[in-house]
Amino acid sequence: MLNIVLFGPPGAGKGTQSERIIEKYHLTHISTGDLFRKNIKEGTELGLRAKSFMDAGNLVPDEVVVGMVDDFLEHHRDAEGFIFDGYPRTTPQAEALDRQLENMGHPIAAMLSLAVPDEELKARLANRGKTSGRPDDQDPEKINNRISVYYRETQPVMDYYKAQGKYVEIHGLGDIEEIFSSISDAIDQLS
Ligand code: B4P
Repeated sequence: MLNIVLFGPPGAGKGTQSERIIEKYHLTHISTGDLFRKNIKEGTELGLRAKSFMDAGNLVPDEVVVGMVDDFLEHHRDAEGFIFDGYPRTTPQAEALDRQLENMGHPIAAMLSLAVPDEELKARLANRGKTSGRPDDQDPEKINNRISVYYRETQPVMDYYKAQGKYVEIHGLGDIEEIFSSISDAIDQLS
């Protein structure tokens, strides 16, 4: 079983690269952002709890996210491995993930961290906002808030994995397939 965290600021390309990773390595994809958006669309109680935080570009409270991931892992016990996309986003979430995987007997092998400059992130998200219909992509102020929240609350998760010797930085600027090739090289070195 291979478990990988795909990390990076908003718009770094986590969702984009995850699609390629799951196809090549047959991992099960868990994107907490996608799960929340699905729940919002279906009007579930979980979706209602998450919506106001997401729309403003803030993080959904840890207990809500961790509970949702618990539930997902419970329903995918036969997976060959997981790609965690957008989770963990806080140090308490990283600690929770270690506990969650300890129960399954397969810890995180590596955190692959996509490094992209802020100006490029803002341009990508604003561009996606033209077609995505996502409230958090529409407004430059919300985009700026998401990037600030990343530096304040999410970036410390890097140190958590650095301390475990699992941090790998990936250059995230440029051609999508070239970035995927760097990710593949990093994953191939794990096995
Ligand atoms: P997410 O859904 O995780 O999304 P994201 O950060 O917006 O984007 P991602 O990095 O996946 O970007 P993508 O590949 O799509 O989070 C949304 C919200 O959900 C959060 O703000 C938060 O409120 C909530 N949430 C989710 N998880 C949470 C958690 N664990 N705890 C608390 N709250 C949580 O790429 C973006 C754009 O760039 C796309 O248009 C893409 O086509 C383009 N692109 C990608 N790679 C490119 C490249 N190399 N060159 C040019 N463009 C590129």
